[in-house]
Amino acid sequence: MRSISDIIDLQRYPIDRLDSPEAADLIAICQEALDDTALCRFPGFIKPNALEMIVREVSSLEDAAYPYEASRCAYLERDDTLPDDHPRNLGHSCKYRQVLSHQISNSSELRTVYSWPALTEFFRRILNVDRLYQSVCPHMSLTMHFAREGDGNGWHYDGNDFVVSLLLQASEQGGEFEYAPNVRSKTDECYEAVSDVINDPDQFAERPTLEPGTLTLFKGDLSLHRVRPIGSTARPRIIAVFSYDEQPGHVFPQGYIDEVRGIAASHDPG
Ligand SMILES: O=C(O)CCC(=O)C(=O)O
Ligand SMILES: [Fe+2]
Repeated sequence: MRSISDIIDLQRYPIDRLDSPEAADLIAICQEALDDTALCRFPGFIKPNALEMIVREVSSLEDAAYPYEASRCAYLERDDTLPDDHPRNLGHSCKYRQVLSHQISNSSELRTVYSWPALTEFFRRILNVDRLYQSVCPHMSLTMHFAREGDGNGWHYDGNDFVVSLLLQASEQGGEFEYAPNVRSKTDECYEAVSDVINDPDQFAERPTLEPGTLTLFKGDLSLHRVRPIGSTARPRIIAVFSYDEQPGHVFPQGYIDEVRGIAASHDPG
């Protein structure tokens, strides 16, 4: 197994020296980006050679991934007092294949990155929380989404406060991450603005550049987002998702896992 400095660009991202002035500067920049745009990007986080190796390694898992397909509303719950065509209740197509944590080898370099304690501590400092732990969920702590032509992940808010993702491979057409930063607030759903985003994303949503190897910290609870439908492509879009929690021993609810595994219906968008 390679060392972490062979995998992550620690020259650019001084996560191995979090008490250094360079790390303090980086953390301050990240906090500002998160406040302003709900998103913080680390381009070139994974070194090119390591990225190539990770993609080769994880590609073999696609066949064993759990297919997920549903039409979901963007919210944790519908509101049946509103009409079906209200932005609250509109269905959005979600279709991809998901690899769960227990399917990813302990010796995988992807897991080496996720498990690195300094990375968790880096996010803890950015998020300015007292404690932060890697999830220990055998299913959902570390997952990957594979998406091929016709797949996508429709408009939604996340149920958790933040998520870390790592784009491993882009599709040739489509598959862009698209979002409306802080389109709602904790006290106002701002349905009119949400409707604008859904009806005219070219005008009302943003598509940040995400190259393979880019790590992203995203607060998706107030920012409507989606993965645009994948177009014609020989290779799948592959993204890894890292989960954390402020409490130790975090596992995802069984109902959520059952739905991902195709055993039950309807879960909170995550
Ligand atoms: O694949 C992505 O870029 C984001 C996926 C997403 O929004 C989610 O899984 O909640
Ligand atoms: Fe999401």
